[in-house]
Amino acid sequence: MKGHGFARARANIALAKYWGKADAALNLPAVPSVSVTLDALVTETEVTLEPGLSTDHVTLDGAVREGPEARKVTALLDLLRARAGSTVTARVVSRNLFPAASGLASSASGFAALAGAGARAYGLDLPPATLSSIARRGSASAARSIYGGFVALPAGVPGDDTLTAEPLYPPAHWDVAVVIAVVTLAPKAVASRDGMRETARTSPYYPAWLACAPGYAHAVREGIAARDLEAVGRATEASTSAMHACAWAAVPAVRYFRPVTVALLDRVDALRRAGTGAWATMDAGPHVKVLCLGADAPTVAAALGEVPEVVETRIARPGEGIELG
Ligand code: 2P0
Repeated sequence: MKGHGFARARANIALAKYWGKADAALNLPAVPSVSVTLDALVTETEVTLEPGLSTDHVTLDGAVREGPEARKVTALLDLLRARAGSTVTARVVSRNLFPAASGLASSASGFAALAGAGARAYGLDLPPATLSSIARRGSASAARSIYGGFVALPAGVPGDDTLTAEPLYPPAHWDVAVVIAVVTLAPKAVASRDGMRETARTSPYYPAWLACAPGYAHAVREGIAARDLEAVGRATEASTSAMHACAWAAVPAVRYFRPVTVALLDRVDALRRAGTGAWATMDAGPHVKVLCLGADAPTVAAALGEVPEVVETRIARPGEGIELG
C-alpha cells in the first residue's frame, strides 16, 4: 500500500443543470447534465494513511473539520477502503484555491480530488471512469470534474452504482470562457443537497423539470459539438431558468437570487443587445457565470465588474481533468 496520495482537480460549471436525484443512497442524478471543467478553480488534496486514529482526520482550508463535513469525507474513503480491503484511517488535507462553499462548486473539485488522492493512498490504480463513479458518491457534480474540457453525466438508474461521467471533448475543442461574477464570500444559504431534496419533495414544477431537463442536455451537447455559442447559450439559460423556477416554487421557496443576481442577469441581456455573445448561468448560489467566446472574456468581465455589489470577477477557461501525484 502506497500510503500517500495527492490530487489536483478543478471545478466545473454545468451548462445543462443537474438538480434532483434518482437514488439518494447511491447519489444518482435524476436528469442528465453537461459541463465544462474550468482551469481557474482548483482544489488540491493530500491523503496520508495513518493507522490508529479514532477516525479520519480532515483539514479543509487550514481548519480541522468535524461533524457532517468530515463524515462525508469518511464515507468516500470508506468506499476506497472497501475496494482496497483496508480499515486504516487517514489524514486528509485539502485546500481550495478559491472561496469554498460559496456556490463556486467546491464540492465538485473537492470530491474529485479526494477520490483521486484517496485511491492513490490506498494503493488503488483505478481508471478514470471508476474514479468518476466513486467521486459521484461524494457529489454528483464531482463525477464530471474527473475529466477535463466538456463533460456529460447521464441520468442515473436507481440501484445502479456504476454511473460515470463521460468526456465529450478536450479543453482545446472550443475557445470559450466562463466569466464568474462573485457577489458574496459568505457560505451559501441552502446547501445544494438540501435544496434539491426539498425541490423534489415540494415543488409542483418538479415533474416538469424532469420532463424538460434532458432536452436542455441534448441541445447543449449538440451545440458544443458544432461550437455554436448561441445554441449552447440559449439552452444553458433555459436550463438555469427552469432549475431555479422549479426550486423557487418549492414550499418554502428554495431561492438563491439576491438583488445583485438580477442586476447581473440584466447586464448580460444588455451585453447581448449590444452585440456581445454572452449567456448567463447560476448554480446553487447567487453568483452569475457567463459563457462567452474566449476573445470576449475581458469585455464581459469589465461589464459585470461595473455592477454594484460585485465583489470580483474571474475569467475561467476550459481546464484539464484530474492530476494525480
Ligand atoms: C450542477 N449543481 O449540475 C448543479 C447545478 C448546482 C446547480 O451539482 O447532492 O454538490 O452532492 O450530488 O453536486 C451542486 O450539487 O450535489 C450541483 P450532491 P452537488 O452543477
